[in-house]
Amino acid sequence: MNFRFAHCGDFHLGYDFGYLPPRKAAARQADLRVAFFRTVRETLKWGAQVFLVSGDLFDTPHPGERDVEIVSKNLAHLSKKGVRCFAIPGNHDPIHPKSVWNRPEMASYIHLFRGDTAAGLAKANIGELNLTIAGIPWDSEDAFKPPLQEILKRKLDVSDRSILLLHGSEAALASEHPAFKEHPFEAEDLKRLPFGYVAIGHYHKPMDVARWSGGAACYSGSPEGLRFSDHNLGERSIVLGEMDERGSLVQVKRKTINARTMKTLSYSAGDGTTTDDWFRTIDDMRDPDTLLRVRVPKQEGGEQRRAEVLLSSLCPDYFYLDIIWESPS
Ligand SMILES: [Mn+2]
Repeated sequence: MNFRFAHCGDFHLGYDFGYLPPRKAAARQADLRVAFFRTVRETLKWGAQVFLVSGDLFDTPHPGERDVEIVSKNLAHLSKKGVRCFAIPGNHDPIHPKSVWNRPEMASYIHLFRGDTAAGLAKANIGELNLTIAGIPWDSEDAFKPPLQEILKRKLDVSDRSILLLHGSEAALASEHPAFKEHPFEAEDLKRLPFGYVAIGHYHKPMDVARWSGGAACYSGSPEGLRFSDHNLGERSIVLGEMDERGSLVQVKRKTINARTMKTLSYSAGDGTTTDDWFRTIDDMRDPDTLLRVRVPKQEGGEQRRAEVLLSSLCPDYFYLDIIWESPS
């Protein structure tokens, strides 16, 4: 019998959305809870036997009661339906004695990989599924340590079907985004490990890191965009996968989850566009569930006033429209 799994991560429940007005920030925090709820619903619809969270479920090790409640109730629901839940801590929700992971309503329904000091890897075997799930938790002591370094040297004892949970930075991303340097790993190294699927978290853009015959390694991405940075823009999803009896990945697909979408637009002085062009484009894109940030060059005198009035008239048509007037540098 084939088995199915759902992979998600980087919800960042409790993220403050501090750049938004308070009521909208609260609505976005609620969106994150909705995203978790939807993810659980899609997991059940997919008929998954295993639910995987690849880190940063919470934005902090001490999330608020409402966030803990929605997570624990949904995990309890998954358990009741026979779905086993596994997670690793990310850089935002690392393990320490008073963290959310030690609360009984969490610990009863989710298996958290805490790692072991030698290999940094922890495993769980599920006999009836002939499945090993392994996880490398985020190491707060040494965030720049390559997470695969130790396990690449060892012979890993895993079942025919095996999955690895990882929270880290694929090396190629570091050059693109200077912020993604922590816990670096090479995509090629994932192919040398005995896993049929590697469920990765940390980078917020949904992305396939590696594909090989019978296997794949993917960033699930964050189920909602958190801020106006490249990797948070556009559609957001979770990964749904299926493995055959020998542990080959036979299906891997994405399911869209986000309630709202973050987008950016950018114009510069000298690109030949006018206030009316910007207005037309923003007017065409208007959508009550979009958060749009537009960068436009500051205009001279009276034209600036006219441009501000014109563009700000579109604010009510968006969930949030942020217009940044850039002075010539
Ligand atoms: Mn992270």
